[in-house]
Amino acid sequence: MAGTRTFTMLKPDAVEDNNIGNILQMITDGGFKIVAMKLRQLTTEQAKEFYAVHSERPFYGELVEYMTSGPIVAAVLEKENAVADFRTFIGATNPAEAAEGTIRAKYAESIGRNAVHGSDSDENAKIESDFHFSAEEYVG
Ligand code: 3AN
Repeated sequence: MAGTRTFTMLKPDAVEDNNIGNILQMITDGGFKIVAMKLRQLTTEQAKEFYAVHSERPFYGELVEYMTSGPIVAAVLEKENAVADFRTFIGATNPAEAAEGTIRAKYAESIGRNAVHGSDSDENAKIESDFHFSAEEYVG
């Protein structure tokens, strides 16, 4: 049976620091299968829409500015229990609190520049995947 899916982004700090390869290696070594992927530069409008759920948070402006500061890698990952397993795999939002061996413990700089995104529910994984990918961009 095919696994469930989650959505991830390698954020501008990860791309800038030349960590695309390192992070994708961790992800695939962790048993997540990449079923769609692209490198893209988000516009301000796109970043605002993607993070609309955070529009009332004090860091929204900073978040949108950061997410448009350079290209990101968007990908859809497949694994059993993908959403929860990937959240564990990337570690806490604040890298200072991220468990040892997680992507954020290794590669994130700060709570704002935290290297990767991982969907927090199956419902949001679908919404976020649909934001970045059309049906024909999936393989497998
Ligand atoms: P997560 O990405 O772990 O689900 P959320 O949903 O609380 O974390 O926050 C969404 C994004 O907003 C985070 N990935 C992070 O980049 C940014 N963020 C969260 N809290 C802060 C903060 N206090 N200051 C700046 N950026 C933040």
